[in-house]
Amino acid sequence: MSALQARPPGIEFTPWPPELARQYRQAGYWLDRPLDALLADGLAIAPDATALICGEGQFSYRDMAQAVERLAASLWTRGLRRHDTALVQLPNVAEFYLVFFALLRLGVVPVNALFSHRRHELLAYAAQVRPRLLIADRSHALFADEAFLTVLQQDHPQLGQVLLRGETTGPRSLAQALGSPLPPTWPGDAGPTPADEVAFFQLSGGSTGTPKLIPRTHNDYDYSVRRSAEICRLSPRTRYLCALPAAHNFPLSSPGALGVFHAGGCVALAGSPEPLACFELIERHQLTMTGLVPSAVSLWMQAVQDEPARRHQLQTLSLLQVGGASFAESQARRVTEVLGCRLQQVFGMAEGLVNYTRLDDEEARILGTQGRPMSPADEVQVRDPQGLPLPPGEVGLLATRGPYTFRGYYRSPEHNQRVFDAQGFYCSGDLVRQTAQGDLCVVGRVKDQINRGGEKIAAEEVEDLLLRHVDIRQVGVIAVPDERLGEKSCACFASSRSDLDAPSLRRFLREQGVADYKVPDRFERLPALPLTAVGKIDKQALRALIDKAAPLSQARETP
Ligand code: AMP
Ligand code: DBH
Repeated sequence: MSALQARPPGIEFTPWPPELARQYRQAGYWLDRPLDALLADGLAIAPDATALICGEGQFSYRDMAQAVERLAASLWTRGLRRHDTALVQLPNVAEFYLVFFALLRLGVVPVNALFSHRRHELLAYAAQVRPRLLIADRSHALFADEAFLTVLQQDHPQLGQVLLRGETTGPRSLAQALGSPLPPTWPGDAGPTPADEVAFFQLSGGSTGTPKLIPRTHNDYDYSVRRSAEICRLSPRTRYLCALPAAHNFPLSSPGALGVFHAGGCVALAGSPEPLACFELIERHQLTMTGLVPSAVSLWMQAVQDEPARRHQLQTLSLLQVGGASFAESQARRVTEVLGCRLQQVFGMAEGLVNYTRLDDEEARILGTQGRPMSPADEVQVRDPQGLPLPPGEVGLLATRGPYTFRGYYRSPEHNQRVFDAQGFYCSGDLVRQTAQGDLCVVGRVKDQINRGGEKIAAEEVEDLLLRHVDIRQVGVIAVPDERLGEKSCACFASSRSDLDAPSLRRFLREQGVADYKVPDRFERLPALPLTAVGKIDKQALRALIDKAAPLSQARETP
């Protein structure tokens, strides 16, 4: 990469109005420090304490800082500079955080794809950010050989640098880049990072055809993490289990691993929320806190009920956060009795706003609501379909703005027009009710999305993929109730071919390289799909139709 090559001036994003930005600074929400200061906070508190546990590996804060600097220096030597972008896909491993902090240190802006993402999602992210750097894992099917790498590099001539976890030697080895001594050319610092710039892209669950990216600035994300850590009373004694995908907003920032690093505590990684493995980790490492989606909580409670002797493994667990999808009050009520820990409900979104029940709230609020906004500066309105505010107690659409809620999706002017109002409020598409005490209860949503146990699926994205099939005339993807996951997805389609069946459509989607969780759990062939007056597929009518059809048609499980 030559010094003469033009570099973008900065990652574009929609800024907060200057007057609000001034207020956020004055109130001490925005500290104008880079996001990797969160790791420096922990390093200052407890340099030799264990910060990170992954399998048999452990890192003290000092070890982490050293590995981060080595990786940053290695990337610097390879020509990576501020405002370059990176595509990162790593599972729940220590390297996820080391890479994240090294990129922040350089001012290189990553998209952290989920490990469940495949070709379709990675290509969509790459097309949007045009990365100069890819960091991926040989254990992922896409990177087991050279085929996909070759495609990516052909489509993206700017993608000059690739680092792979699982590659033991050579210039593409991530392990070598993390372990190599600092090169003499490394200036020791990549220069100041303006904190009102984009730090990284968060992923939106989405409701449109292409996955959308959320620019998060250093200032706004840093504040959301510090405030979350304060609400959850994190301290150097906090020992947090990260069992959800590490890149997800919840285990990353609410207060998540970043909050724990800020407080000088310890993060232990699990490959998944599978109960028995998590219980072992909790027992072995004396973990005190974790965050789960409701379907995982059910599995944990079932595991204890099946084998009550296991409960002693959870002795140190004092706080369980639950969020990402609707948590039934009947389930919430059983948490403390079965798992022996305190419950906190969390209603958040990668776009910003995060609500928490507070640790000392009375029981009825913790069990029956999804909490209240974390910041005094969060503005929340519950509105009718015309956009007018509703009185407390009424169900309406959630609109919000504040010091850590974004102002626009990356390069999506049309979609931004739809989901932001003239005052900069973001309309999340959630249907909520606000109690007289200010707590929010999530009662549904209007956005065209399926919440499959906390994994969000944009109906339109799957519909677009199915419409590529020559034999599909019409398709509508809807949510159907599921006991275990809350919701599953059902694709209703019309086709002239009577033999078009679920296995062949699943195969068709998988061949297009879409993440597994987006492949519909159920397919229903209909003679024709119901339409609205303007000729769009009438999803409400479709839901009613499928509801009625449910006893007759066999629900098919994903293999
Ligand atoms: P995402 O846009 O992928 O970050 O997903 C955020 C969405 O997840 C929210 O807008 C809600 O629809 C849903 N969500 C998150 N937490 C909860 C919760 N505690 N209860 C119900 N829905 C939730
Ligand atoms: O579902 C979410 O996106 C979510 C849930 C809880 C989230 O982003 C968060 C907390 O920060």
